[in-house]
Amino acid sequence: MLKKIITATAGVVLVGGLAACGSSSSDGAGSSSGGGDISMGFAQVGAESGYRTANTESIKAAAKSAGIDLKFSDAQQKQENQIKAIRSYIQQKVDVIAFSPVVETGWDTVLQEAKRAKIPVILTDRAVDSKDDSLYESFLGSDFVVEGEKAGDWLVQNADTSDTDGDGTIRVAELQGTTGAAPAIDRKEGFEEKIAADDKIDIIASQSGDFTRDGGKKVMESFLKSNDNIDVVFAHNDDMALGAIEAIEAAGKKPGTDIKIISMDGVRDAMQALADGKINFIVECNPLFGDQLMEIAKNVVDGKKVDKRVLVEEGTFDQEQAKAALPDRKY
Ligand code: GYE
Repeated sequence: MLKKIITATAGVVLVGGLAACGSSSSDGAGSSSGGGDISMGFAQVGAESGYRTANTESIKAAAKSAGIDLKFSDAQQKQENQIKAIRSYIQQKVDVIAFSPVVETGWDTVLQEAKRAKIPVILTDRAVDSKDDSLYESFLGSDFVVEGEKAGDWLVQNADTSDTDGDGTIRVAELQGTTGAAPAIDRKEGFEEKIAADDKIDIIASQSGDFTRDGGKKVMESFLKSNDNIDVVFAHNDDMALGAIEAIEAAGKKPGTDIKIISMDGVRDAMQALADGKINFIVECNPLFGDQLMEIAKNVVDGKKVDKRVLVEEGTFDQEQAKAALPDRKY
């Protein structure tokens, strides 16, 4: 895929997790804040997860402290809403547009409209799958393939204890993120690549829970009805993992023990569940890059050269590490 080639060849800059932190305050969706010289239209994915809430707060707080006039919209996980929001930002002649594309494909037309209007675009968090990388100035966000690989590596390294029924096969139920979204596609890819190293590990069920707690719970309930030998849940985010925990407990099983759980993001509720032994491993995905986004936006508007790809730095947590990290957890 093109975006991966870009990742490998263009100047990649790593943003330290804490350096990218914003404080938490919020102005409410659809609002305009700040009042500085630069105006930014931001088309957010939605409010589907703890990651997203923290990301929105970080962006709003960072705009305020950078003196950037932020126009913010929430697309409720619908691409058509994001496209509408971007078109309205073009009409309003904002100085810069930033957005986190809900899915990877289908952006060329609206991005060409922005280009024709000479409004620079910055991608945040999620990538687009487009052949034309001149349609955006920079992409600031995590490497989701690497995140999937970290999850897969953990399972391969912990294969023995993850065969919870001891029958020689590790049956994995996968809760995928939003269908067509970069993090869902890439996390699956990275995970599958790593578990291929161990024949005993099998994905026996895989379905989208749309990155929501409710989605994770419902899909897990149906997985549990049709499979009585699931050893491991691989959830593409914490909210779905927390929903799966509810379903597993309702089915009379012990999450973290009878069924191991691997999750992604590292939001506080899930870190607590990890510390409590209900989740086994979390791969961090850091949403606190608001300050970094505002810095890139200012440079873009000033006509300065910016890096095409800016990575967010992140780690992983096991149960002991979660206990140590919880008191200072920012999201
Ligand atoms: O992992 C999930 C959210 O795009 C990285 O979106 C983001 C993902 C995150 O809904 O919780």
